[in-house]
Amino acid sequence: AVVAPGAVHVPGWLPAARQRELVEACRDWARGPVPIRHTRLPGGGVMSVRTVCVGWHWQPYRYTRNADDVNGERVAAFPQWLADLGREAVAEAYGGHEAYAPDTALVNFYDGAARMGMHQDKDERSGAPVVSLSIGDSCVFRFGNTEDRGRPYTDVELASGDLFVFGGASRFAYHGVPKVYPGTADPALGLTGRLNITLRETGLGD
Ligand code: MD5
Ligand code: FE
Repeated sequence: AVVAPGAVHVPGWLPAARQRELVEACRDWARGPVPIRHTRLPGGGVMSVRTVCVGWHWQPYRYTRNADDVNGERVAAFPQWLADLGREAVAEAYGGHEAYAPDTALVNFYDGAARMGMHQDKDERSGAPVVSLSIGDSCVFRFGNTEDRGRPYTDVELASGDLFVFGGASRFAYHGVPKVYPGTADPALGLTGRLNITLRETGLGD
């Protein structure tokens, strides 16, 4: 479903086996070299989601290779298979074979109480699309406008396996996750909570 120009939701895109593989990959990244953590904000706040990064390390509001705000280690390398998955996702959403070369993934873990406030993703030096993959518990995803955090916005329920691609005019829209529905994931996944993987081009080069 096209939610707005460039914003495409593909429910159930990831097969169950692929979801389980991604859960395993995220578990590995969560252990290290930079362990998953609640990101501290410059104003003193702490994000309720826990995040681990792959390829480049995101800290508010820049990308670095080393996690100098955690343990100083270099983050895990961005694997080729994840870039391939990103290209498949963009081709699925936009119906073409676009050039897409993501070099970083942000993996967010939500427990039942975690939320993400309305924000824009603008730390990348690239207008390339962001690919979002949801696994585990369902949530309310709020897709807003490019002017401010308020209305108009559209609430979309995201479930396990859903793909969302944000490109074009939607790339810099405000968005957030106001609610997670605990216990809605298939128990066979072996995951308590919600995982969201976003693939991005940082535009930072090598
Ligand atoms: C999440 N993550 O479910 C969301 C999904 C984040 C984040 O917001 O920054 O890690 S990604 C949604 C997204 C990304 C880029 C642009 C837009 C949405 N958008 O224009 O709506 O954890
Ligand atoms: Fe975001």
